[in-house]
Formats: sequence, structure tokens, C-alpha cells
Amino acid sequence: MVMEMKKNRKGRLAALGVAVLMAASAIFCVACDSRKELVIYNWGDYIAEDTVTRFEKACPQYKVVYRTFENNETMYPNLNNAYDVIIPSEYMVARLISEGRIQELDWSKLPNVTNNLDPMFRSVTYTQDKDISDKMLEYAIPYLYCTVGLVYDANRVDLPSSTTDPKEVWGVLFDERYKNQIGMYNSMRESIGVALNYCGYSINTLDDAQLQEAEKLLLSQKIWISPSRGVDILKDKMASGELVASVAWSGDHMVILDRIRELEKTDEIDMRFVLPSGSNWSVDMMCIPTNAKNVAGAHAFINFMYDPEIALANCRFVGYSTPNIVARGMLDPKIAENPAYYPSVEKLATLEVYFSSDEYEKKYTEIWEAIGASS
Ligand code: SPD
Repeated sequence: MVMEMKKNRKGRLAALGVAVLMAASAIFCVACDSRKELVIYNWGDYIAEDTVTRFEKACPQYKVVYRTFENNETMYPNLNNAYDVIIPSEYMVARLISEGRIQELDWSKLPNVTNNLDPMFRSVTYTQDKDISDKMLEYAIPYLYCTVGLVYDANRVDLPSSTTDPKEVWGVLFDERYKNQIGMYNSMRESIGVALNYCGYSINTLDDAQLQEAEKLLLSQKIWISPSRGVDILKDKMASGELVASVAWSGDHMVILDRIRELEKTDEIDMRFVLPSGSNWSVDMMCIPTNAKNVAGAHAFINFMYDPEIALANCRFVGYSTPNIVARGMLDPKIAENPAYYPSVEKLATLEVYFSSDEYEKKYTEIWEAIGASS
């Protein structure tokens, strides 16, 4: 018995010794890690799995802290945390510029961007305010872009394959035959935009009657169709066959196709993407908040992302369209020349970017909250 107690005490002492050593070495490691933190805030599922490691290897003076958000509106209230690089969509970038929340970039630190940015991005319209649109690239660098369309399983959804009529395309999402089998993004502008486009209105309307019609439609969809709501989760639900159709960013279509292949379901599911006329195209942009603590590291990261090899690996992994002209040239032409993923300047002119202002914010948020609050 005494022997037993002695043994236990010895064991406890040994365990304590190990714990003390471990704590001391942890403190020592933190103290000796002289790398400067670089805090990145990006959409979920939106970077290749090895990009951060590759960056830390290329720039060993930085240690990345990587955080994600679900949509532009959930990102915005968190900006008081000092992020170094944030990657919102263009309409949110326009708002952040007008509010003085992001800083001017030093292009002399971005030679890869200078050399590899697709020239189209130097002249596209990013927002309705021409002054802000013209100076967008002084504050933000395109990361990846996409269009908004419908993904659907052609084996289970009745939709003429040639149509791009918004009434027909989006009609799938309001069709009671597909009750419990459709997906809607948990994202304010995409949801209201789909409803407006379906009704035949601009996705940027401020007209109260039109907005009310869109609200009514989304409320009845919620009651009669019970859509699955989410962002990244919808890709799995589409690939597994749980859903037959969903609103989708074009990049998500590419990921869904990959997952269907992984699940060996290509014989069962014929997953297509259609871009309705008058829909949205959107570009997510890398910016440095005014309160960033590591401005040099932020420039290094943005520049790194424009290395053609890195940009290529990243866009292949996440499925979205790259604004890096050299990387795009290395893609399979079936993708790089598909107008649903890489619309020409002429095609872009038939689509809309989301506009932003306090009035948009107020009117669209009211609708979004009304839909969220309804039972
Ligand atoms: N996994 C989420 C990727 C988000 C892509 N950006 C969407 C643009 C919205 N305007």
C-alpha cells in the first residue's frame, strides 16, 4: 500500500515535471517567434489549402492568422478588429472607400499586380458612383470574380437548356414542385437580386413597389418552398443530390462538379449552370483597412497572390475566375473561354454589379430582416 502511494506520488511528480517543461517551452517558443502577424479576413472556402503555407515560406518574416466570414454584411460589423487584408465584394469596397475604412495602396509594392492584372479590370464599372468606380484600384485589387446563376440537375429539373430568361431560370426556385429541394444563399443582395431579376426589375432598384413585390415573393418562397439556406454548405447538398437546384456563384458550380466526380455520381447527376440575362457579376477585392497593423505584410500578401503560379493554383482550387491574365492563359480553354465564368466586356455590360449607398443599405436591409423574421 505504502509502496503504491510512493509510486503514485512519483508518477504525479513526473507528470508535473513534464507539464512544467511543456509550459516553459511553449512560452519560450512564443517569445522566440519573431515573425510579425498578418491577419487576413476572407470568405469561407475561398483559398487553396496550401496558399497560406506557401506565402509563409516565401515571406518567412510573417505569420498568418487567417479568419473567415460568410457574407459581406456579416463581415462589415467586425472591421473594428485590426485585420491587415480583407476581401469583400466590390459594392462593399465602394462603401468602405466612402467611409474612409480602407487605405490607399502603394502600387510600387505590387509589381505582380502591375504585370498580371487583366486590363479589363482597369476600366470596368465597379459601382454607380463614377468617382469611386474610377479610383477603385487605388484602394482594392481584384482577388477572384464570378457571376450569379442557377445550378440545377438537368436530370431532375425541368428547364429548357437554351433559356437565359430570368423568369424561366429563377422560376425553378419558386416552383412548388421543388419544395424542400432548392437552395438560397444566406446573402442579402443575392437573395433580393434573384427575386428582382425574376420579376423583371433591375437588381439595383430603389423603387418601393418593386422592392415590395420582391419581398412578397421571397416570403411566399420561404413558406411554400422551404429553401435550404446557407453559403458553403449548399455545395455539398447539391453534390450529394439532396437539392435539385440552387442560386450559385459560378465558382461554386465548378466546386460542385468536382465533388460530384469525387462522389462518383456523374452518371446520376447532370449539374449545369445557367446565367440569366440581367443577373449579377461580382468581384471580390483585396484591401487594407485603415486600422491595419501590418501594412507592409499586407502588400506582400497581395503581391504574392498575383504570382501567376499561385493565382492559377488558387483559382483551380476554389473554382472562381481569376483576374490574373497569365494564370487565365494557363487554364483549360473550356473554362477560360466559357462566358458564364469569364464573360467578355460586352457580356458584362448586360449584367449588373450591385450598387451601394446608405439608401440601398437601409431599404435592402429592411427587406432582408423582414424575410429573416417571418415564420
Ligand atoms: N465560398 C464563398 C465564396 C464567395 C465568393 N464571392 C461571392 C461574391 C458575392 N458578391
